[in-house]
Amino acid sequence: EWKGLEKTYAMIKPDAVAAGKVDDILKIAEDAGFVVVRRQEQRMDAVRAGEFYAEHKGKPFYANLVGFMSSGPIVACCLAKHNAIKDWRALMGPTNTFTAREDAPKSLRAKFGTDGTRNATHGSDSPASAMRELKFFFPNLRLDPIPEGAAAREYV
Ligand code: DGI
Repeated sequence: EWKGLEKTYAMIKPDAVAAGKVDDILKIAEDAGFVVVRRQEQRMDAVRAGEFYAEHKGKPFYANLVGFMSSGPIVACCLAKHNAIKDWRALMGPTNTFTAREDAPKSLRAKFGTDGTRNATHGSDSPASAMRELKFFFPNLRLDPIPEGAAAREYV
């Protein structure tokens, strides 16, 4: 059932891809009710990773972040669900892997993250960032929500 679903941008980061955890993570997502609308392995060079994380330019962790995100393939995903944006953030857990292990031990970042920078997954934090990020990775994806009564698959 695809109707009325919100879309979010989710990403499996290079640490989790290199560790072979993509299928495990997407299985957990599907078990939690997400539809995997798109799933595509991509590589980001440092310029593109820097553009994706432009809001953090100038912060002390920025260079490490860009280096990490361009260190190997990522898996770019569009996930759909009611309240997809908030629910995916909740499933991921806190940004820092060690905090996630303390406060949300069942979360994806607790299970699959490595440290403060290498935290296994990304998820858009608002409807505006979901639009921007989905467009950034999937320029041909329809961004409007899947309306009730529509031929749902035309909207993905
Ligand atoms: O949306 P999030 O990924 O949860 O967090 P964010 O947008 O604030 O930060 C983007 C990424 O940058 C985050 O996934 C990991 C990294 N990062 C954020 N804050 C720190 C950080 N890395 C280090 N080493 N230290 C930080 O304080």
